[in-house]
Amino acid sequence: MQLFYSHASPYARKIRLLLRELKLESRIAEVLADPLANEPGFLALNPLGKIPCLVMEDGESLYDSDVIAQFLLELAGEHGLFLGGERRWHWEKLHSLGCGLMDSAVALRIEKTKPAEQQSPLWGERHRQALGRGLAYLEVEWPTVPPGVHMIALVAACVLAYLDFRHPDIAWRDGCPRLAAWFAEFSARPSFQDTRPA
Ligand SMILES: N[C@@H](CCC(=O)N[C@@H](CS)C(=O)NCC(=O)O)C(=O)O
Repeated sequence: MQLFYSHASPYARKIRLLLRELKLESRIAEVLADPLANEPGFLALNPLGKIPCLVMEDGESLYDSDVIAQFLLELAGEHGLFLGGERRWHWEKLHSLGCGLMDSAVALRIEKTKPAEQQSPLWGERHRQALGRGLAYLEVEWPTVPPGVHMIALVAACVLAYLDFRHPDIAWRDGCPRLAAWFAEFSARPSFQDTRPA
C-alpha cells in the first residue's frame, strides 16, 4: 500500500503519526507528492488533487484523512482511538473542533500566500478569529480529555505544530498554557519527531 503525503500538510502528518503509532509502517510505503503539480497519475487516484491519499492493496484509493484514519484503525484492529463511552458525542465534537482548527489554519496559510492585492482582510480575520475561539475552547476542555494517544490528541498535536510552522505570529502558547504543557510532552514522541516538516 502507498500513502501520498507532503511534509507540510497537517492532514498528512496526522496519518503519518497514526501509521507509526499503530506500527503499520512496514505495510505502507510513504510517497512524497506535490498536489499542486497536478500530476495525472495522482489526479487519477484523487480527483480532488489533495493529500493525504492512500492506495490500498487492491489498488483502490482512499481519501480524505478521516476515512484513511478509519481504514488504518480497522487494519490494525484498534478501535479505541476514536474515544467512546458516555461522553462519546463530546469527544466527537472535540475531534471535529481539532479538524476545523486545521482547516482554518490551512485556509489562513493559503490567504497569506496570495499576492497582496488578492488577499481578503475579511477572510483572513475570520480564520484568525475562528482559530482564537477554537483554541480557547480546547484549552478549557483539555483537562477533561483522557491522557494517551487517540484521535483528538493526534489532531491537536498536528494543528499546534502547524501553527508553529506556518503562523508563529499567532503565538498560541500565550493563551493556552495547558495545551502548551501537553504539547511539549507529546511532541517528544518518536512518531512526532519522525514526521517533522523537513
Ligand atoms: N479534508 C481533507 C483536506 C486535505 C487537504 O486540504 N490537503 C491539502 C494539503 S494541506 C492539499 O492537498 N491541498 C491541495 C489543493 O487543495 O489543491 C483531508 O482531511 O484529507
